Amino acid sequence: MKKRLTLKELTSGILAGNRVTLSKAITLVESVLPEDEEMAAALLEAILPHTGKALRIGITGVPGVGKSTFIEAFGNYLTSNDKKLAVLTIDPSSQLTHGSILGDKTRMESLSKNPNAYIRPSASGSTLGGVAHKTREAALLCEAAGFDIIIIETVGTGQSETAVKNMVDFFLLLMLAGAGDELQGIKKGIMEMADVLVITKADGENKKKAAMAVADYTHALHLFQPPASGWTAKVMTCSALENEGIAEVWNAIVQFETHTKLNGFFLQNRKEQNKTWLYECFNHLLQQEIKSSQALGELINALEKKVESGSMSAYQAAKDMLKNFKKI
Ligand SMILES: Nc1nc2c(ncn2[C@@H]2O[C@H](COP(=O)(O)OP(=O)(O)OP(=O)(O)O)[C@@H](O)[C@H]2O)c(=O)[nH]1
Ligand SMILES: [Mg+2]
Repeated sequence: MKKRLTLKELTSGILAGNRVTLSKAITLVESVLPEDEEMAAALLEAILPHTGKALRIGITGVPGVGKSTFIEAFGNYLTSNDKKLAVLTIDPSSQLTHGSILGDKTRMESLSKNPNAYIRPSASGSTLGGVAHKTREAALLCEAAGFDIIIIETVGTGQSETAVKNMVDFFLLLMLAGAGDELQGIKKGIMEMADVLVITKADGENKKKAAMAVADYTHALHLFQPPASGWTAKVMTCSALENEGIAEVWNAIVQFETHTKLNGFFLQNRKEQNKTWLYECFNHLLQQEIKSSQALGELINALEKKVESGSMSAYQAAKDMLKNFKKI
């Protein structure tokens, strides 16, 4: 049997930037075993003072938009500019397909061999909230291990974007030219979250269409409410295959960082996100407490049935649940 690392070994390994230890630590925080959760909590507490210095970037877009190819080009660009990069992916569909993670590994082939980059697909948790919760913690571990850019990638399905938006400083939306919003499955809400919108695959025959899409999306973005960051979202084009527009995207991110650090939004946003994290954790603990109480479980089942059949209102049942919860 493999030897389990102690808390001290995990902490010092992470702080020394040891990738094997980092991977083990992420596996630990992703674990749902109660004894692992204790250790994970202690580990996070220990590394927390060493976090916060990285820039956290969220990247999303529908399947096939070119996320992996973009991250590969962008990641290699960053590392050639002396950055250390960690890429974490949240893929809500990976549970069903099991294929996309394997696919990604091959698509990000050069980045995965890059000594200054670390790629980690997220464990497919049973709930999206669960996955997101662990991704935030995995990101902190990467920060403590010395990575100065953290990319959190997710597929454009809606729910996971909100989760990612809540844990990053900057949100990048990749889109295809001329595919039509319906086709891309992108909801207005996701476009509203984006700090920069990048039209991908702007090469060959696609170039013209991409330029037109820039005008269309710039116009569409003007119709939205100005965001709290005080930053006007930019629309740009790029070709990851031809390595074009990559530096420009990075420059826009740097501009965003400067802008929001100057106007105070950057720090305020992180404070809000930490608060969100607190309630996510509290919720998680509450759920665990409820699940571990057999008596409460039985009562909840009975109340669920009454609400399902319409013989009791949801509000009354919830009040009953709370009353009984207070007794445990
Ligand atoms: N012409 C062109 N094709 C590209 C470019 N970027 C990606 N592609 C192609 O688009 C296809 C999908 O790219 P991926 O990077 O795998 O897209 P993805 O968004 O990661 O897809 P999923 O992981 O399935 O969600 C691949 O066949 C790529 O070769 C680009 O800049 N130009
Ligand atoms: Mg991909």
